[in-house]
Amino acid sequence: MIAADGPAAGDDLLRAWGWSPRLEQEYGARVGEGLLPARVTSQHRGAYGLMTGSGGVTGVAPGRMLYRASGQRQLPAVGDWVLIRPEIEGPATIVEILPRRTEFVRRRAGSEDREQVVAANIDIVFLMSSLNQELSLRRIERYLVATRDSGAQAVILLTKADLVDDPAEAVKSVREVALGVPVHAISNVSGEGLDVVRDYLQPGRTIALMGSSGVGKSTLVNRLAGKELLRTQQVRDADDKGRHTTTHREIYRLPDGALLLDSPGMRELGFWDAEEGFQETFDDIERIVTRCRFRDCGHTNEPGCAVREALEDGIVTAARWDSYQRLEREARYEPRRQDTSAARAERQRWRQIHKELRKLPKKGS
Ligand SMILES: Nc1nc2c(ncn2[C@@H]2O[C@H](COP(=O)(O)OP(=O)(O)O)[C@@H](O)[C@H]2O)c(=O)[nH]1
Ligand SMILES: [Mg+2]
Ligand SMILES: [Zn+2]
Repeated sequence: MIAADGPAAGDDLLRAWGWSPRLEQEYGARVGEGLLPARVTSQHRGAYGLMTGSGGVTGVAPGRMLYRASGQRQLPAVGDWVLIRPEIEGPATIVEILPRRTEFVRRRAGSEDREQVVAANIDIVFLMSSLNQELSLRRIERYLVATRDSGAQAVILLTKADLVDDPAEAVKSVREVALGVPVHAISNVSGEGLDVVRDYLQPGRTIALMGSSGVGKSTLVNRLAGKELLRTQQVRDADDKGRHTTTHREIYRLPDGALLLDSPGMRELGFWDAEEGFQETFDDIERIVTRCRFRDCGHTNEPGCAVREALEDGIVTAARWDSYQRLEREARYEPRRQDTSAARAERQRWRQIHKELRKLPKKGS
């Protein structure tokens, strides 16, 4: 059992898992009340894997928290910082969830009106897509909207570069829809691009790997860890039709200190109130739309339509305009605005900060 004697002894371990001076300043005092800070590192049904200043423990959310929660956003998620009360016997009780710096939310698969917090307090999302399958720019745009909305920085990794002759064309087409988001071609087999990936790793920085099943997320974690930390799909399943080898979300700490969140592939990524992420992802089109002569321009036959002009001039591709229209409805006109809370203000504050930091994702900066 762990003792509730403050974080002093375990400061180093907490910091290694991302506990920051800012968190210490804001919540350190609470620790005197018999509560301990901990990070949620995994989730298995009702129980959470937690990292405390003195090692890993199991925790549960008390009935009171479950009862009061109006949605999953009021419940612990992987990546959260929480305050726990150690119990004499059995799992620790999660007393409070500290405000999230970033929050990756999606509409729960198969549900209209329920959300799922995929990950919290993520610094960078590696959006991974395989070069050997048909590259779906539309899917990448969707992931970009959700990532930018989360407040985390996006980095796009095009995997399995060893299986294509020349990834340059694909990288170029992705860059065109990614608007300033870094795009790298990498291979877990040849090692191409992995030095660039390593530049993003930093002690205490949390990076989530996202993308369909089979793109090589778990293999990348293993490569970066330098050992077989995770099980990956059999080679014969590499056509993607195989089962999901990764069955739960978990944050792993690499020997050099970076924190990587591996997760099963998401078959569906529906938006949950993703207005800001949408605006950032389609900033090019958002600007053009404001130049239409009529404020309520339908972008069809109206005179002075800046969108039609941009399409004719080839400044915007028909496919991108299509995406804009399709995703706009989902991201903007079906918002679930129950979330007017402080958590939202906090997220927005961090989105702004990250925007300013976006140019400095490298080591030592
Ligand atoms: N050729 C090639 N195969 C890879 C690469 N990365 C992963 N794979 C294979 O792709 C399959 C799926 O990898 P896995 O890491 O389990 O994907 P995940 O579902 O995204 O975690 C496995 O058979 C890997 O060996 C790569 O860079 N090149
Ligand atoms: Mg996996
Ligand atoms: Zn128009």
